[in-house]
Amino acid sequence: MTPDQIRKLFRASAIALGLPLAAAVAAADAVSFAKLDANKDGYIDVREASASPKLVELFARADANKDGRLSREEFAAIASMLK
Ligand SMILES: [Ca+2]
Ligand SMILES: [Ca+2]
Repeated sequence: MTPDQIRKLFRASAIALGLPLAAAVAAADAVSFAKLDANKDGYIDVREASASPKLVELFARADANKDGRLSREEFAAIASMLK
């Protein structure tokens, strides 16, 4: 595949997967995500995660793109394991 084809494929997948996931996140986990995101930057970093011992445990696994913080989507993927 050419880089251009890969980009097109990626964009199509993001559209297919992104919208329903975002809706589910907003409905199910807005409260706990907002509570953990103390500085309201839209991400849970390691320090914010330390408010929940269980989340600290899951943090490395939850951080799918390894940028050191959890997006709403990353948080949603592990949220069911926090309960
Ligand atoms: Ca934050
Ligand atoms: Ca991340």
